[in-house]
Amino acid sequence: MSAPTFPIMAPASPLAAPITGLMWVTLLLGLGVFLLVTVAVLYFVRRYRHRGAAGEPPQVFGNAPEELIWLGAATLILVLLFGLSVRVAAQSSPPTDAGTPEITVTARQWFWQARYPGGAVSAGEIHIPAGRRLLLDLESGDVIHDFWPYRLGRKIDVIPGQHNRLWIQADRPGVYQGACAEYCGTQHAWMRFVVVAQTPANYRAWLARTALPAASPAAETQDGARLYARLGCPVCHAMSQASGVGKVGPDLTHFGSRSLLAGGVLSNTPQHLRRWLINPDAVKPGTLMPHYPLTATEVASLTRYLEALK
Ligand code: HEC
Ligand SMILES: [Cu+2]
Repeated sequence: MSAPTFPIMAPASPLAAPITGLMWVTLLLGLGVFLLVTVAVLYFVRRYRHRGAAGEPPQVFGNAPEELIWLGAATLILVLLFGLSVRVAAQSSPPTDAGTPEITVTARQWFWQARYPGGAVSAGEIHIPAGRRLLLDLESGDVIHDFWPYRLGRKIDVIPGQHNRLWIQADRPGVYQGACAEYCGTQHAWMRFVVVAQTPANYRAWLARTALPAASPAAETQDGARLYARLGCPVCHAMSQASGVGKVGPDLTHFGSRSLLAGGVLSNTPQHLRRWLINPDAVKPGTLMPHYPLTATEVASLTRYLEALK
């Protein structure tokens, strides 16, 4: 995946392009005013510099035509930006009657989770079909967060007790970065996600696959499965093949098939998972996942078990 250096400058959606356009207009207008003022200051400094004459220079108070020009120009710029902002907001925000949301996105300290029609659940990754506008329902499990898929749409606050709605759309299949855009605690910066835009056929296949429970543990992952239950992991983690409906942590039903770990702080590899299980707090200080004193063998069995949950 090659992500652009400044994702907000590379919109990949008709919902994000107007925002980037407005950013450029605002930037260029500001730059124009800045250059004008700078040139004028330099000119006047030179033109009216002290030339050795004694006494005060003539004092000028008030000039109605000039003041009207300054006021008029500034007002014009503000009105123009206001008008453009209203238009852009209308282009990238769903109207109140936009229909029923297809995907529910939940924000928690510090990861994102998504629920799809048919029962599929994913964490850290949000799958969408490319080329189509999709309505998301956003809810928070704890504090105020802000959902921001930089290249695919606008951002919106995710507020406890409230359901906000957002359109998202990717022109082409691909993997797009996103993040939480509202300070929500110590690990706010590691509350990232990726949007995986797939062709409609691939998306449907993914939905169907992900709605199924993962295969039951094979012989070599039985230890891990038992350990998982004994250590009380289901208290916080939902997983279709183990008891428990925990909501505090990410759903682990298809943990082995996702790309990110714990809000993107690590990529999902067996080595990284071992690091996470040995001491989550060392990887992500302040995380709500407790630190278990596990032996190396226990870490290895849990890792084998979890990574096999494709
Ligand atoms: C007190 C609740 C709690 C318990 C108990 C708990 N976890 Fe977690 N776990 C979390 C939270 C919260 C996160 C997300 C942390 C973050 O991203 O900041 C997490 C993240 C994870 C992740 C990364 C998942 C992902 O998709 O990013 C794995 C794997 C995991 N836990 C495994 C375990 C295992 C195995 C156990 C049992 C030994 C366990 N957890 C017990 C709360 C818990
Ligand atoms: Cu957040």
